[in-house]
Amino acid sequence: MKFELQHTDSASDARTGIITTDHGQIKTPVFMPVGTCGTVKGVHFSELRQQVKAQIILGNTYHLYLRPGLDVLKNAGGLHKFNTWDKPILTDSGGFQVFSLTGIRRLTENGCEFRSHIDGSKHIFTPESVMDTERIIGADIMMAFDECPPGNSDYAYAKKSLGLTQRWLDRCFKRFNETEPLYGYQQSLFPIVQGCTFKDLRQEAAKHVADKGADGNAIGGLAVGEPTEVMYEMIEVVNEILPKDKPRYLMGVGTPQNILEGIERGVDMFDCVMPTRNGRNAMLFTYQGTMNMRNKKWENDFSPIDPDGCEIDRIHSKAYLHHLFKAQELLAMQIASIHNLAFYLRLTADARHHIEQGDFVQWKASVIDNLNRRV
Ligand code: PRF
Repeated sequence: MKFELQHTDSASDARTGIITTDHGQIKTPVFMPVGTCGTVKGVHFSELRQQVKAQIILGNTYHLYLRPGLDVLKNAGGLHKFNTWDKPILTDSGGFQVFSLTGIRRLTENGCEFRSHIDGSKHIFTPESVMDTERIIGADIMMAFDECPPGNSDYAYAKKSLGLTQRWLDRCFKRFNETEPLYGYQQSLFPIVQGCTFKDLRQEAAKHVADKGADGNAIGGLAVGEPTEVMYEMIEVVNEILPKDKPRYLMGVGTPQNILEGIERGVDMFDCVMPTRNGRNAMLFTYQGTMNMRNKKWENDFSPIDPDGCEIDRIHSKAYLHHLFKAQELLAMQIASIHNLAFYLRLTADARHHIEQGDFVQWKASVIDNLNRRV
């Protein structure tokens, strides 16, 4: 994997770049749609390509390991072959999902014991087993196995947890370096900076991560209940230390505003379930603000969903989408998910454009207040 910086903003830490993988290029800053179980919920791959213009999607080690399972993925020849998405894929390591989805879990030095949220069966993830699993899934970018503590953790817990994440990271790299990709294309391992809301722990974590010399680096443990301003401060602390010539990925973030603030602070990659999850719940993101499509005020509004949006936004009216949500039609969720993902991809493409044009900060200031509004 290669990362070429294209433009660096003179008025902020924003930058544009190109990541080159064996499955194609990714222009950054980029938003990556979440495809937890090997599918972006409600959005077919043809729509991801043509409407959303996704450049890379996520998969999830925890979910894919449980279902369809490693035998099927191996027999299919990896996730790209299995689901037919031939552009880049990134897999999250499962750490975060184990902690957020499974009530019953036991954390030890060796790894994490948990029960499946599907059938209650018992499993163990270790840094080594997660690397092996991500090799089998075959994503272009594999995430390290980490612990993501809650945003309100105290210093003692945060320090102890960071120690564990760092020892796990060393084991991830050891296993990664001892093993080969299974399907003939390269895979990169991205380490994750943890350290909760504590500046000194974040600095220590960022140094440990930077020392790995990885193809890219991630910031985890944010947007997990801490105040937004604290999240922005932690991004600044960490990005001061992470190498400038490698892509930086802010995991699980966030709202359109969070993404612009992240870009301004030098983040290149984002993912979040918000566009699809909120879309399924009738909430649309637009440059004018958020819209609740169940609201009666759209009943007779025959204007396009978003005149500046993707083709589907221009074909269908607000009244039609309102009707589909009222009638609990599946297409309602599909259209809303496509719209929101296309909007997130447009937002990051517009950010790239303005970074290149040299007016990113002014452009951001001109759009950010409206993004917060309710239409
Ligand atoms: N670690 C991992 N995945 C994640 C996170 C993390 O800290 C987050 C936190 N926002 C989202 N997804 N492995």
